[in-house]
Amino acid sequence: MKMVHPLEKYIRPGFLSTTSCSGCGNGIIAQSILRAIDELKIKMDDFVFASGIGCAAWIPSPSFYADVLHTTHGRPVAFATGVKLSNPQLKVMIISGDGDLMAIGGNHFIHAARRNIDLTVVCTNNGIYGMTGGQVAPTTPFGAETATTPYGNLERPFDLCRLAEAAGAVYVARWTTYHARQLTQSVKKAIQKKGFSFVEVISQCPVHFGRRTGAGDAAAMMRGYKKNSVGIKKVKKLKENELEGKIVVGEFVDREEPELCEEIAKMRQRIK
Ligand SMILES: Cc1ncc(C[n+]2csc(CCOP(=O)(O)OP(=O)(O)O)c2C)c(N)n1
Ligand code: SF4
Ligand SMILES: [Mg+2]
Repeated sequence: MKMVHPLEKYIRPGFLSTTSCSGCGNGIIAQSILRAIDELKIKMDDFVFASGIGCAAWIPSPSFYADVLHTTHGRPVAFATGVKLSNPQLKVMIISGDGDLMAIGGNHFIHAARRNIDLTVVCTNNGIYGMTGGQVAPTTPFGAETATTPYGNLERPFDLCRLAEAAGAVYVARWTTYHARQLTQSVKKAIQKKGFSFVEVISQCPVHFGRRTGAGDAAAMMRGYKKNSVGIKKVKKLKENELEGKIVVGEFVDREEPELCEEIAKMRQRIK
Protein backbone atom coordinates (compact mmCIF):
# COMPACT_ATOMS: atom_id res chain seq x y z
CA MET A 1 0.00 0.00 0.00
CA LYS A 2 1.33 3.44 -0.93
CA MET A 3 1.67 5.70 2.10
CA VAL A 4 0.45 9.24 1.44
CA HIS A 5 1.28 12.08 3.81
CA PRO A 6 -1.97 13.68 5.05
CA LEU A 7 -0.76 17.12 3.94
CA GLU A 8 0.36 16.00 0.49
CA LYS A 9 -2.92 17.21 -1.01
CA TYR A 10 -1.75 20.78 -0.31
CA ILE A 11 1.41 20.32 -2.37
CA ARG A 12 1.42 21.19 -6.07
CA PRO A 13 1.72 17.93 -8.03
CA GLY A 14 5.34 17.30 -8.94
CA PHE A 15 6.73 19.74 -6.34
CA LEU A 16 7.26 17.48 -3.31
CA SER A 17 11.02 18.11 -3.20
CA THR A 18 12.52 21.02 -1.25
CA THR A 19 15.18 23.66 -1.81
CA SER A 20 16.06 23.67 1.91
CA CYS A 21 19.24 22.12 3.33
CA SER A 22 18.82 19.07 5.54
CA GLY A 23 18.08 20.08 9.13
CA CYS A 24 16.67 23.48 8.13
CA GLY A 25 13.61 24.62 10.11
CA ASN A 26 11.69 25.55 6.98
CA GLY A 27 10.06 22.10 6.64
CA ILE A 28 8.63 22.22 10.16
CA ILE A 29 7.21 25.68 9.48
CA ALA A 30 5.67 24.58 6.18
CA GLN A 31 4.01 21.61 7.90
CA SER A 32 2.69 23.73 10.78
CA ILE A 33 1.13 26.20 8.35
CA LEU A 34 -0.46 23.50 6.18
CA ARG A 35 -1.73 21.69 9.26
CA ALA A 36 -3.39 24.93 10.43
CA ILE A 37 -5.10 25.30 7.05
CA ASP A 38 -6.14 21.65 7.15
CA GLU A 39 -7.61 21.95 10.65
CA LEU A 40 -9.50 25.12 9.68
CA LYS A 41 -10.81 23.35 6.56
CA ILE A 42 -10.20 26.39 4.39
CA LYS A 43 -9.75 25.68 0.69
CA MET A 44 -6.38 26.50 -0.85
CA ASP A 45 -8.30 28.35 -3.59
CA ASP A 46 -9.36 30.89 -0.95
CA PHE A 47 -5.71 31.72 -0.20
CA VAL A 48 -3.07 33.80 -1.86
CA PHE A 49 0.46 33.36 -0.46
CA ALA A 50 3.21 35.92 -0.92
CA SER A 51 6.91 35.64 -0.20
CA GLY A 52 10.00 37.70 -0.97
CA ILE A 53 13.58 36.53 -1.53
CA GLY A 54 15.55 34.20 0.74
CA CYS A 55 15.44 30.57 1.88
CA ALA A 56 12.22 31.12 3.84
CA ALA A 57 10.57 32.62 0.78
CA TRP A 58 10.72 29.14 -0.80
CA ILE A 59 8.38 27.73 1.86
CA PRO A 60 5.18 28.45 -0.11
CA SER A 61 6.77 28.77 -3.53
CA PRO A 62 6.30 26.83 -5.71
CA SER A 63 5.09 23.88 -3.65
CA PHE A 64 1.89 25.19 -1.99
CA TYR A 65 -0.97 24.18 -4.28
CA ALA A 66 -2.49 27.68 -4.40
CA ASP A 67 -1.86 31.06 -5.95
CA VAL A 68 1.65 32.00 -4.76
CA LEU A 69 3.41 35.29 -5.46
CA HIS A 70 7.18 34.90 -5.16
CA THR A 71 7.99 38.60 -5.25
CA THR A 72 11.06 40.83 -5.10
CA HIS A 73 13.28 41.19 -2.02
CA GLY A 74 11.50 42.98 0.82
CA ARG A 75 8.25 43.50 -1.06
CA PRO A 76 5.87 40.63 -0.20
CA VAL A 77 3.83 42.82 2.18
CA ALA A 78 3.37 45.42 -0.57
CA PHE A 79 2.21 42.79 -3.09
CA ALA A 80 -0.05 41.18 -0.48
CA THR A 81 -1.58 44.57 0.36
CA GLY A 82 -2.52 45.03 -3.29
CA VAL A 83 -4.07 41.57 -3.49
CA LYS A 84 -6.10 42.07 -0.31
CA LEU A 85 -7.36 45.53 -1.31
CA SER A 86 -8.45 44.29 -4.73
CA ASN A 87 -10.23 41.21 -3.31
CA PRO A 88 -10.87 41.44 0.45
CA GLN A 89 -12.59 38.02 0.40
CA LEU A 90 -9.24 36.28 -0.05
CA LYS A 91 -7.12 35.00 2.82
CA VAL A 92 -3.70 36.52 2.20
CA MET A 93 -0.67 35.06 3.95
CA ILE A 94 2.94 36.24 3.74
CA ILE A 95 5.63 33.71 4.55
CA SER A 96 9.16 35.08 4.44
CA GLY A 97 12.44 35.56 6.28
CA ASP A 98 13.64 37.94 8.98
CA GLY A 99 15.91 39.76 6.52
CA ASP A 100 13.27 40.05 3.83
CA LEU A 101 10.51 41.26 6.16
CA MET A 102 12.44 43.26 8.73
CA ALA A 103 15.53 44.65 6.96
CA ILE A 104 14.83 45.64 3.35
CA GLY A 105 11.08 45.16 3.89
CA GLY A 106 10.88 46.75 7.33
CA ASN A 107 8.99 49.86 6.26
CA HIS A 108 6.34 47.89 4.38
CA PHE A 109 5.90 45.73 7.46
CA ILE A 110 5.42 48.52 10.01
CA HIS A 111 3.05 50.50 7.81
CA ALA A 112 0.88 47.47 7.00
CA ALA A 113 0.66 46.83 10.75
CA ARG A 114 -0.23 50.48 11.36
CA ARG A 115 -3.00 50.30 8.73
CA ASN A 116 -4.28 47.10 10.30
CA ILE A 117 -4.97 45.48 6.96
CA ASP A 118 -6.19 41.88 7.23
CA LEU A 119 -2.97 40.02 6.40
CA THR A 120 -1.25 37.11 8.13
CA VAL A 121 2.54 37.33 8.31
CA VAL A 122 4.61 34.28 9.28
CA CYS A 123 8.24 35.32 9.72
CA THR A 124 10.96 32.67 9.78
CA ASN A 125 13.55 34.18 12.08
CA ASN A 126 16.82 32.29 11.73
CA GLY A 127 18.81 35.33 12.88
CA ILE A 128 20.77 35.59 9.66
CA TYR A 129 20.65 36.01 5.89
CA GLY A 130 20.71 32.29 5.09
CA MET A 131 20.37 32.19 1.34
CA THR A 132 23.14 34.67 0.57
CA GLY A 133 25.83 33.11 2.74
CA GLY A 134 25.24 33.95 6.39
CA GLN A 135 25.50 37.73 6.61
CA VAL A 136 24.40 39.68 9.69
CA ALA A 137 20.67 40.53 9.89
CA PRO A 138 18.70 42.97 12.09
CA THR A 139 17.79 39.89 14.17
CA THR A 140 21.33 38.56 14.70
CA PRO A 141 22.17 38.40 18.42
CA PHE A 142 24.62 40.95 19.82
CA GLY A 143 28.17 39.63 19.65
CA ALA A 144 27.39 36.81 17.19
CA GLU A 145 30.01 35.97 14.57
CA THR A 146 28.62 35.90 11.04
CA ALA A 147 30.13 36.15 7.54
CA THR A 148 30.06 39.95 7.79
CA THR A 149 30.76 40.26 11.53
CA PRO A 150 33.83 38.05 11.96
CA TYR A 151 34.71 39.86 15.23
CA GLY A 152 31.17 39.78 16.58
CA ASN A 153 27.96 41.72 15.84
CA LEU A 154 28.12 45.22 17.33
CA GLU A 155 24.43 46.00 16.71
CA ARG A 156 21.53 45.06 18.95
CA PRO A 157 18.76 43.02 17.32
CA PHE A 158 15.12 43.96 16.91
CA ASP A 159 12.56 42.23 19.10
CA LEU A 160 10.22 41.50 16.19
CA CYS A 161 7.13 40.89 18.31
CA ARG A 162 7.53 44.15 20.22
CA LEU A 163 8.06 45.94 16.91
CA ALA A 164 4.86 44.41 15.48
CA GLU A 165 2.93 45.27 18.64
CA ALA A 166 4.15 48.88 18.68
CA ALA A 167 3.33 49.28 14.98
CA GLY A 168 -0.28 48.16 15.51
CA ALA A 169 -0.60 44.41 14.83
CA VAL A 170 -3.75 42.96 16.43
CA TYR A 171 -2.38 39.44 16.88
CA VAL A 172 1.25 38.76 17.75
CA ALA A 173 2.85 35.45 18.76
CA ARG A 174 6.29 33.86 18.88
CA TRP A 175 7.23 30.18 18.83
CA THR A 176 10.24 28.16 17.79
CA THR A 177 10.45 25.16 15.47
CA TYR A 178 10.49 23.05 18.64
CA HIS A 179 6.91 24.26 19.30
CA ALA A 180 5.34 22.94 16.09
CA ARG A 181 1.93 22.26 17.66
CA GLN A 182 1.68 25.64 19.38
CA LEU A 183 2.81 27.23 16.12
CA THR A 184 -0.07 25.55 14.29
CA GLN A 185 -2.55 26.88 16.86
CA SER A 186 -1.17 30.42 16.50
CA VAL A 187 -1.27 30.27 12.70
CA LYS A 188 -4.92 29.18 12.97
CA LYS A 189 -5.70 32.17 15.19
CA ALA A 190 -3.75 34.51 12.93
CA ILE A 191 -5.65 33.34 9.84
CA GLN A 192 -9.00 33.80 11.59
CA LYS A 193 -8.14 37.16 13.11
CA LYS A 194 -9.57 40.19 11.31
CA GLY A 195 -6.59 42.51 10.96
CA PHE A 196 -2.82 42.43 10.75
CA SER A 197 -1.47 39.28 12.42
CA PHE A 198 2.15 38.43 13.03
CA VAL A 199 3.63 35.05 13.95
CA GLU A 200 7.38 34.87 14.47
CA VAL A 201 9.07 31.48 14.32
CA ILE A 202 12.60 31.18 15.69
CA SER A 203 14.10 28.66 13.30
CA GLN A 204 17.39 26.88 12.78
CA CYS A 205 19.77 27.57 9.93
CA PRO A 206 22.42 24.99 10.83
CA VAL A 207 24.42 25.73 7.69
CA HIS A 208 25.15 29.36 8.49
CA PHE A 209 23.87 30.41 11.93
CA GLY A 210 24.66 27.10 13.61
CA ARG A 211 28.08 26.70 12.03
CA ARG A 212 29.26 30.31 12.30
CA THR A 213 27.97 31.20 15.76
CA GLY A 214 28.75 27.88 17.43
CA ALA A 215 25.08 27.05 18.02
CA GLY A 216 25.76 23.66 16.43
CA ASP A 217 23.82 21.35 14.18
CA ALA A 218 20.04 21.26 13.74
CA ALA A 219 19.46 18.87 16.66
CA ALA A 220 21.63 20.98 18.99
CA MET A 221 19.81 24.14 17.95
CA MET A 222 16.42 22.57 18.59
CA ARG A 223 17.56 21.26 21.97
CA GLY A 224 18.60 24.86 22.70
CA TYR A 225 15.11 26.10 21.77
CA LYS A 226 13.58 23.55 24.12
CA LYS A 227 15.93 24.41 26.98
CA ASN A 228 15.91 28.19 26.60
CA SER A 229 12.27 28.95 25.84
CA VAL A 230 10.21 30.63 28.53
CA GLY A 231 6.44 31.07 28.26
CA ILE A 232 5.21 34.66 28.38
CA LYS A 233 3.21 33.99 31.56
CA LYS A 234 6.33 32.87 33.44
CA VAL A 235 8.39 35.90 32.43
CA LYS A 236 6.99 38.23 35.08
CA LYS A 237 8.21 35.89 37.81
CA LEU A 238 11.80 35.95 36.53
CA LYS A 239 14.50 38.50 37.31
CA GLU A 240 16.27 40.39 34.48
CA ASN A 241 19.44 38.27 34.74
CA GLU A 242 17.40 35.04 34.66
CA LEU A 243 16.01 36.08 31.28
CA GLU A 244 19.44 36.41 29.66
CA GLY A 245 19.72 34.13 26.62
CA LYS A 246 16.08 33.06 26.93
CA ILE A 247 13.52 33.01 24.12
CA VAL A 248 10.17 34.35 25.30
CA VAL A 249 7.41 32.39 23.55
CA GLY A 250 3.63 32.62 23.50
CA GLU A 251 0.91 35.03 22.49
CA PHE A 252 1.80 38.66 23.13
CA VAL A 253 -1.14 40.50 21.60
CA ASP A 254 -4.76 39.60 20.81
CA ARG A 255 -6.82 42.78 20.44
CA GLU A 256 -9.57 44.32 18.31
CA GLU A 257 -9.02 47.41 16.12
CA PRO A 258 -10.80 48.72 12.99
CA GLU A 259 -9.56 46.82 9.91
CA LEU A 260 -8.64 48.74 6.74
CA CYS A 261 -10.70 46.82 4.13
CA GLU A 262 -13.80 47.01 6.32
CA GLU A 263 -13.26 50.74 6.87
CA ILE A 264 -12.96 51.24 3.10
CA ALA A 265 -16.24 49.35 2.56
CA LYS A 266 -17.96 51.53 5.20
CA MET A 267 -16.61 54.68 3.57
CA ARG A 268 -17.99 53.54 0.20
CA GLN A 269 -21.42 53.16 1.80
CA ARG A 270 -21.17 56.64 3.32
CA ILE A 271 -20.22 58.44 0.14
CA LYS A 272 -22.66 56.64 -2.20
C1 LIG B 1 17.36 44.33 -3.75
C2 LIG B 1 18.10 43.11 -3.28
N1 LIG B 1 19.06 43.26 -2.35
C3 LIG B 1 19.73 42.17 -1.89
C4 LIG B 1 19.43 40.93 -2.37
C5 LIG B 1 20.21 39.73 -1.88
N2 LIG B 1 19.45 38.93 -0.93
C6 LIG B 1 18.68 37.91 -1.34
S1 LIG B 1 17.97 37.08 -0.08
C7 LIG B 1 18.70 38.12 1.05
C8 LIG B 1 18.53 37.92 2.52
C9 LIG B 1 17.48 36.94 2.89
O1 LIG B 1 17.46 36.79 4.27
P1 LIG B 1 16.17 36.28 5.00
O2 LIG B 1 14.98 37.02 4.55
O3 LIG B 1 16.46 36.30 6.45
O4 LIG B 1 15.99 34.81 4.42
P2 LIG B 1 16.71 33.44 4.79
O5 LIG B 1 17.53 33.11 3.59
O6 LIG B 1 17.54 33.65 6.01
O7 LIG B 1 15.57 32.50 5.02
C10 LIG B 1 19.48 39.09 0.42
C11 LIG B 1 20.25 40.12 1.14
C12 LIG B 1 18.41 40.82 -3.34
N3 LIG B 1 18.03 39.63 -3.83
N4 LIG B 1 17.76 41.92 -3.77
S1 SF4 C 1 21.05 28.07 4.20
FE1 SF4 C 1 20.14 27.88 6.24
S2 SF4 C 1 18.07 28.84 6.07
FE2 SF4 C 1 18.83 28.39 3.99
S3 SF4 C 1 17.95 26.38 3.50
FE3 SF4 C 1 20.03 26.06 4.30
S4 SF4 C 1 19.74 25.69 6.51
FE4 SF4 C 1 17.84 26.61 5.72
MG1 LIG D 1 16.95 34.79 7.71
